[in-house]
Amino acid sequence: MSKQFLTDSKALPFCKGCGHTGVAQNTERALQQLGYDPLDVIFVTDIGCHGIIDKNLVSHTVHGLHGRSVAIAGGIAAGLPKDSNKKVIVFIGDGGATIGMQHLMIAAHHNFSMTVIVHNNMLYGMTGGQPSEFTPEGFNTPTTPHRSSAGAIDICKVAEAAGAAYVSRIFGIGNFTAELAEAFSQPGFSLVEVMELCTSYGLKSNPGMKLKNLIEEAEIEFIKYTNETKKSSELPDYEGHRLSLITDQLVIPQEYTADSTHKISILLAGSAGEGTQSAAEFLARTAMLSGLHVTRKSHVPVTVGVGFSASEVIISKEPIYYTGSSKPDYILITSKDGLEYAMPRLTNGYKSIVYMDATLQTPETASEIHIIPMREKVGARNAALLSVFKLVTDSRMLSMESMISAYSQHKLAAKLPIDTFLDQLT
Ligand SMILES: Cc1ncc(C[n+]2csc(CCOP(=O)(O)OP(=O)(O)O)c2C)c(N)n1
Ligand code: SF4
Ligand SMILES: [Mg+2]
Repeated sequence: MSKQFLTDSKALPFCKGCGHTGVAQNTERALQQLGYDPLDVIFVTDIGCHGIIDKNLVSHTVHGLHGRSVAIAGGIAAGLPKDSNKKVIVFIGDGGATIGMQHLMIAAHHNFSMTVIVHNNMLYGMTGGQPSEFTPEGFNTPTTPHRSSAGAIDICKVAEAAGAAYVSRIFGIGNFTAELAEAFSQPGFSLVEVMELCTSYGLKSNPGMKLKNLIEEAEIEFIKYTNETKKSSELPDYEGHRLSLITDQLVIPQEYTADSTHKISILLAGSAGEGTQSAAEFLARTAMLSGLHVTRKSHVPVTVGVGFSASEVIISKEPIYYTGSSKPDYILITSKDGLEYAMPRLTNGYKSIVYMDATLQTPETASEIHIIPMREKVGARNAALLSVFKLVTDSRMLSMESMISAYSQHKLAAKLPIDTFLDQLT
């Protein structure tokens, strides 16, 4: 049989007798039997001796970090169309499966369409033969020559419990093409644990040992498990998922004109749950209705429901290339949290124009302070909105018409007549 998935020009790179050779050869035959084209197969290999097969493969190959190949393959599988004829195969060692066991469980849980071949030679071959969590009792390694092992983790049971569609453990010497072909043809997530030997470190540490005998003595069973529900109906559907939390750029057609020509930056600083963000959006929409460029950059603590809530709005006739300002032209402060947040800008020597709620203590500042009883007049939840009404009216940076129009689209408009705010402006 001529090779299709492995190149003819290079010998396999493994030591004489290494079990990885058998996995590569049986994989070649299984894929040929199933009629795959080499360019329809994506191999994701892990760090370790088994992973140096890359240069022999004629299919697509991706080489992952140690233990992370399954996560990479999961991303590839999730990105393929549901009716794709592509086959994703992971080559990983017992060391990589130990290090990346969580990725394996998650891939099985989500039933990503792929086959993971765990090359279980019971030690970390590439780094000198240290034991992995798959090293069974009675199997010595160079660093554990008289090993009293805790026993091996049963990766098949782990994958089964996590929800894999198909799991098998097979003997990795001789012809196991049919077993691999069966796994490759499963829909959803399949895992095959191939029991094999590192002839360099495994045999040296266990002279005369036969793989079959070790497996019997360690009571490792060859098993096959199929989850019919997962196979038939539960392939994940990622269509319609949002790929980003960033919202689309807001487009608002111009209806009004604005007199202001220069760039104006405004910092709104208040408390979570008191309408600071929606007041900032209201200001941004008013400016956009007037055909201006606007940016809005929000700041909240990690605990979004408590503490400060701040937003920096920049309004300009020209495009804006930087969204923040350490020296705002205006600062609108409606709560104690907001005052604390704004303090570095109030004490940096810059002369901002500040609208501050009457309940707050005036700080030492070079800025021009205007005290307004916003919370008392319209309530804590509407104080930020009133500060915007006040700013736009006093500064005349935008027209009253554009503000009235923006308010008609505001979520508060149905509950709170605009006069609630306009009455406070005189
Ligand atoms: C996160 C991380 N830890 C450790 C290593 C070092 N390292 C490279 S190969 C290897 C052992 C690989 O063993 P296994 O996955 O069983 O593959 P094998 O060599 O036996 O085929 C280790 C520990 C690494 N590259 N990255
Ligand atoms: S060191 Fe062991 S695992 Fe690595 S290629 Fe040689 S026999 Fe195989
Ligand atoms: Mg190994």
